Amino acid sequence: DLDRWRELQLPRMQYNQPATLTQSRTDVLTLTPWFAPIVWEGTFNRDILNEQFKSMNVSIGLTVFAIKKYIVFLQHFIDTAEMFFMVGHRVNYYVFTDRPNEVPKFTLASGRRLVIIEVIGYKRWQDVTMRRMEMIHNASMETFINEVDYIVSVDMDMKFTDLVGVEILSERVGTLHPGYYWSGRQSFTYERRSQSEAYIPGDEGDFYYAGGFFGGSVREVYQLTGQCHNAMMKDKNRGIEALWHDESYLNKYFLYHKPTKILSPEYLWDNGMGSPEAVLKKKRFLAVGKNSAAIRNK
Ligand code: 2GW
Ligand code: MN
Repeated sequence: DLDRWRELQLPRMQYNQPATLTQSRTDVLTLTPWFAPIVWEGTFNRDILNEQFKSMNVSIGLTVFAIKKYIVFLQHFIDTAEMFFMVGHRVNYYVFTDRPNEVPKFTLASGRRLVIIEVIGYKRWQDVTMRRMEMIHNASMETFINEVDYIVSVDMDMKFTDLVGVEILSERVGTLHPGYYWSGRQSFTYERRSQSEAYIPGDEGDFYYAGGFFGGSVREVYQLTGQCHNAMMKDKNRGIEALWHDESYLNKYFLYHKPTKILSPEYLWDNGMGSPEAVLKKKRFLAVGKNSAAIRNK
């Protein structure tokens, strides 16, 4: 991996010079105190990034879960990913499902393939969402490590509505939750019971990260999902489950393993959230309305 970056050479390109004395965005934070970029429209040049990642022949795995009734979201999810996700790069879709026979046939652009990974559908919906950590962890060393450089893990009740490309790739990637990015840490819905492995005290916390979009190198995703799964199992044995399930454990992990890149809510938006949208130049990945009664079986 490092060798591929070392050998990288860009072609001659024409573009606007970065201005040393001018911020590309002055209305939002674009760099964390630990020097991780926060990715907002206007902060990056997609052409430069595409050349860089193209010349290292990067390949990206996109993991999604289609368990039980959520299989209905798969068609539109993949169709929109074909239009907007990592266009021009090598992509493997990893579809985890308990209904392999109900996966539609897709015609994918060249360099892209869909891999079905059959898994069990847990009874409780909380287990369906939380067990994603264990399943991604296992698939990381069984499959992903031999096939892709990076893993991107997302919710499936979603659609792509604008470009999501190599600007999101980094060693360890978290996404600002659309409901909390302007809030103080005291308002974050972290797990606040000290008995839980996901516990975050009131005077700690950087951001509230979304459970529905994280990623990184295969090795890092293996670590992240393994640690989150272990924390969930410890809690389960003590009869406690964190407030927002996998999202709570992910937030705890990111507090002490800080992301090397953070995605703005452009990358996980929900029109039903009612958050301030002035800073939002693009909506790239949108929650689709779930008809709670029909889809969910809580
Ligand atoms: C989940 C909740 C209630 C009923 C069903 C399900 C369900 C989820 C399911 O029956 N089948 C299934 O495949 N899923 C997968 O889990 C699917 O990929 C879905 O996108 C993902 C998370 O569930 P979702 O999208 O219904 O939950 P949200 O949108 O409320 O998600 C946030 O909170 C979750 C924890 O409660 C997760 O952290 C999630 O990542 C967050 O976005
Ligand atoms: Mn969701």
